[in-house]
Amino acid sequence: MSFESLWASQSAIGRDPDTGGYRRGGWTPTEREATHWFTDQCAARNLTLESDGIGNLIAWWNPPQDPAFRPGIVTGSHLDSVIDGGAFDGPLGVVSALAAVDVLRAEGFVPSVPIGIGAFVEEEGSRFGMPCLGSRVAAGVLPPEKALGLTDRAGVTLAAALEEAGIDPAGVARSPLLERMGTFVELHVEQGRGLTAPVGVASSIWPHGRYRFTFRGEANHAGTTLMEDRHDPMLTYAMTALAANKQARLAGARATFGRLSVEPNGTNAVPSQVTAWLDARAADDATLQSLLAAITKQATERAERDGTTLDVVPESVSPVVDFPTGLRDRLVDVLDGAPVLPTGAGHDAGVFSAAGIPTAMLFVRNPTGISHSPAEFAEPDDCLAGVDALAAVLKDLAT
Ligand code: HGY
Ligand code: MN
Ligand code: MN
Repeated sequence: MSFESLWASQSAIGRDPDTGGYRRGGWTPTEREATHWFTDQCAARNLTLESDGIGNLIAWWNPPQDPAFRPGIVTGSHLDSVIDGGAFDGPLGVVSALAAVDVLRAEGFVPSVPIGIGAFVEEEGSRFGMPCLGSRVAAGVLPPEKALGLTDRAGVTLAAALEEAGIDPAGVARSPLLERMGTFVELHVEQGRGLTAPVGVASSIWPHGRYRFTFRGEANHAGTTLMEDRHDPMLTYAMTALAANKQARLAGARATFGRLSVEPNGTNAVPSQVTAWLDARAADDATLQSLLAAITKQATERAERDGTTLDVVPESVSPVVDFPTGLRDRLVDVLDGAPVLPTGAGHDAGVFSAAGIPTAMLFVRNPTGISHSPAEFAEPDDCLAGVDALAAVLKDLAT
């Protein structure tokens, strides 16, 4: 099956007809439909499907002469999306993996070690708030009981969501799934404007974290309460958002408040509470820490002036990931000198690398650099170049 037809066979799943964006939250019906598309494609290729208790999947191409099913080379990515996300973030890595296996088989290649295609659940954390939820549980860095207790915005626990998806929550333990992951290579659409060639190789993933800022004030009447008598948490939040933007610019870092919850969220009442989630990232751990400290300091000072209170809770923090240089350089050689670049986006590859699994990433050019948006795009020729690059890398690693 050609890349184009493979791509087309999944690209309508979870796509919002109005915005063109994708809504494939972890274990929701649309994400399950995408997962079933994946398992059908694996079955059509006689790949041996393995799943762990949370729904991560690896489908194996076991070489005929290898009854021991030794550790192999896994490639893949995720099928879930951010809310109203783009078409390529995640699915490009999974579709390219299937297409790369097709290319290798078409030329008669037989791997000397198994090749696995992986799809890891809830990488975006868009439903349960924990990025790389599936790969963190698989790698044993997120305790199953903590994962199962996570709730989505409707208050549904992960345990309940799994049951609804037909997965027994009792199975969510550190899975043997990764025991055969000898090496992991993730192909992903580039999510910035740093890649000017069709394909690049990742050097590192920036440290990044998600922090919940809760501003508490005093609910009051919007019309009768004098401005000087208010304790308005929205004001403290607003100043914090401006401070975050300024501090990030000064530090050459990134700070985003993209999600907000206002209580009681009335038009004619000063709010009692504003909860805001900060996504902060920087080129190194020290800069990330100092960025957080600077933002928190200014927010706290403003809260004192407004007579409001603030507490800041880190929900997830991922230290810098430097991919092993030997494997990185091997991919650069296989690809005749592909450019090497860091990324400010988190990936399952970062979790596996941090867990000690030799890991590398391939990036496919994104002409506008826009991502986590319906406007996310990659040229068909660059996608095909990505498939060829991945096939060449798999062939090299599995020989
Ligand atoms: O948010 C990220 O960095 C990634 O897209 N999950
Ligand atoms: Mn993403
Ligand atoms: Mn992604």
